[in-house]
Amino acid sequence: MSSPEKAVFRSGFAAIIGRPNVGKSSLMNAMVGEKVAIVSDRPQTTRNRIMGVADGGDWQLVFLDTPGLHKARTRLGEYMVKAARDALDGIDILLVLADVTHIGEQDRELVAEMAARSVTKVLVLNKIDVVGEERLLSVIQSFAQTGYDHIVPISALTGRGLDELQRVLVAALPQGPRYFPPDMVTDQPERLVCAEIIREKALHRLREEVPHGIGVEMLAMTRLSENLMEIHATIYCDRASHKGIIIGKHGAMLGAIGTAARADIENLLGMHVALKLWVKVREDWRNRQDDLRTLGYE
Ligand SMILES: Nc1nc2c(ncn2[C@@H]2O[C@H](COP(=O)(O)OP(=O)(O)O)[C@@H](O)[C@H]2O)c(=O)[nH]1
Ligand SMILES: [Mg+2]
Repeated sequence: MSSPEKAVFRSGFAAIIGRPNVGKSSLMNAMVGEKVAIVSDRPQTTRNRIMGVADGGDWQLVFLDTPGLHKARTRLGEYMVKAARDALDGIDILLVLADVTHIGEQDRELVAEMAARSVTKVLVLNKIDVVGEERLLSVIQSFAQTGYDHIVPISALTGRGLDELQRVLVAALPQGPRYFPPDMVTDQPERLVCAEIIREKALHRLREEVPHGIGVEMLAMTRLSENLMEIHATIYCDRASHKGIIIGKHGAMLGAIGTAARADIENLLGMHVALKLWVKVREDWRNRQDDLRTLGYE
């Protein structure tokens, strides 16, 4: 008589790297099934390594979303690129993400640089919803000799290809423990997620160079009652001329940012939120160690 086989649990860490704006955070959110990392069409939206956990019952995939790799021009930029590089330590799977609509020299250099790594390497081609079959095939063809274990075309936006990607990733997982509780989706503390939501709403509404200089500091989260949280936060900008833009005519811009952020934060916390926002100028904060620390980049 054979005894029932004991189920084997599989788990591992998968880092997502790539140029800014290729869809790394969108991919992680889609794989995790919740919005863990903020997304925008501004480059360098993601500033920290952010963890997202997907749990399939007998497997667990821990994704590490990273800031886009770019030529850093500020200390914040250096911190971001370092955070992305550090995420590669001790991983089981490396996802190199590229945008099929904009494959450039930097993508090919990154793919080549990572080829030497002795982990499972998956080249993920994102945004296939905006290119034709022919273009996609020629891009895949151009990467055929790179020595990666898999090339998987997807759309993080429409979800196409994500089942196949998950299948490939789960099959590559080694036997291992459930690192995190099955219902845990991220390691980001709640106050940091709230600060990021405010920054996302600001990024969506502000144009030109303003978004790059934005930082959000949570001053207080106070539970006023069973059903009501009061949040005070400051939006920093690094130029005096940006302050007025962020506040807007008669406070219209700040009001719009606050209204949008409040809706998302209420969803996240499951209660009513009173959100108070201030705007302050801190010249050149992206190059100042103490300011970087205050805003959680250290
Ligand atoms: N059309 C299309 N847009 C996408 C897709 N994935 C992400 N995007 C958009 O690309 C932009 C950058 O996405 P984001 O996830 O912030 O990229 P990241 O900087 O690599 O983390 C956002 O405007 C996304 O909505 C996709 O599959 N198709
Ligand atoms: Mg991102």
